[in-house]
Amino acid sequence: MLDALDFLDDLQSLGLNEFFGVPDTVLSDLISAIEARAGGDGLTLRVTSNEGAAAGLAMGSYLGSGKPAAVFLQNSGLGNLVNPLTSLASAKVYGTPMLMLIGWRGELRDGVQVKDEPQHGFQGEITLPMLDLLGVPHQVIGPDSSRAVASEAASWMLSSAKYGGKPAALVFRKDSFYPLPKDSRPDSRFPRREDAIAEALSVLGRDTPVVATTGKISRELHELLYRKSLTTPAFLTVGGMGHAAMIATGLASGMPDRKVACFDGDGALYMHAGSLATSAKADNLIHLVFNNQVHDSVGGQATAGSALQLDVIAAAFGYSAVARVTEIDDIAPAIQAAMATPKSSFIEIMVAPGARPDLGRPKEHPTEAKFAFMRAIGTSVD
Ligand SMILES: Cc1ncc(C[n+]2csc(CCOP(=O)(O)OP(=O)(O)O)c2C)c(N)n1
Repeated sequence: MLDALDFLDDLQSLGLNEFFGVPDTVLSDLISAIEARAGGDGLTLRVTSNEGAAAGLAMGSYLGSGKPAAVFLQNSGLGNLVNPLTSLASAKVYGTPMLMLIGWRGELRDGVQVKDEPQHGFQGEITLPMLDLLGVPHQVIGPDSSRAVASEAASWMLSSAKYGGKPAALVFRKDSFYPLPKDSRPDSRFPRREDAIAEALSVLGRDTPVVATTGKISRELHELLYRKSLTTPAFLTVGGMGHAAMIATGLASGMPDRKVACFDGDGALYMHAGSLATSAKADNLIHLVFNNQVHDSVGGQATAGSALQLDVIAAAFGYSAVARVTEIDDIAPAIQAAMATPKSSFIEIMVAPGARPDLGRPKEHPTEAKFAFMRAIGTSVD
């Protein structure tokens, strides 16, 4: 296992001082170490809206400095990186060196997949073959890797990137890093997200289907529905972070006589924020964003736009009705107003970072959950 601060020392001594990416649980201690040093020590950290954006930053940084930058991501984000990698950074186009630091969910050990959530299964299986296909040299680091082995691998991959004129990668297994002591969460005057979700559910009732975003928002929603025996039809966007709003918008266009709600996160909203121009046109969509200003589900790192006011952004994208609430008691009136309006509406609900440590996970397989959702909203399958 690696001490994240020591390993960061080693990366910095190789000349890596610019770190761009989207946070991940496997890498959360390394990202905390980078966060702790950012600003001082000549080290830059930019949490980007999506992983492709991080590759763009790394390309620009190389153009300006002649030095490779580091791009960190969960393997789920590889898809977002493929386009800039294949059409720009590849040795066959601009040939831009960068070192990718990838958290490997759904990892394989001796060819057998380690137990993880269903959304990580396929991506976990194809992560190394995908890197092979992309022509990205890579080395795997795990709990049994010593500091010397990991630093040697970093040095080797960085050399491959520089001399091959292309991205190279280190792929990290779960528990590659010793846990760093966690800062206690800052006090927040905003409601707990779980309470805000419960409040929203009680107003939406049984007839408004909900599409919920990736991570703890879906987990809290699922648990609340189960605990309270509620029958609100809920579709959990367990993967494809950033696409819940488009799924909800598609659903809304498929059932124009009903309101459809999306429970989104701020990190997810930034990931594909351009979609707001499309979702704003859905007259029967109620887009709720539980804004805790952080990526709570993967360690609580600030989101790309943590200080931004999302209701203002939504209005600029064309939502007809927008609201921002900071108190639990203001949630119900805001949703009631959205239910009554014949046009698209967007509600930013400010919530505190953090979740219950004993928060459960859905037990059903996603395919089973999909059919249950379709049955609940009355869709017949051809
Ligand atoms: C494409 C992609 N990149 C990264 C991740 C890892 N990931 C899962 S949930 C999450 C954070 C979501 O943050 P936000 O939408 O703000 O919701 P919160 O967790 O704060 O409730 C991240 C980065 C992912 N699942 N998919």
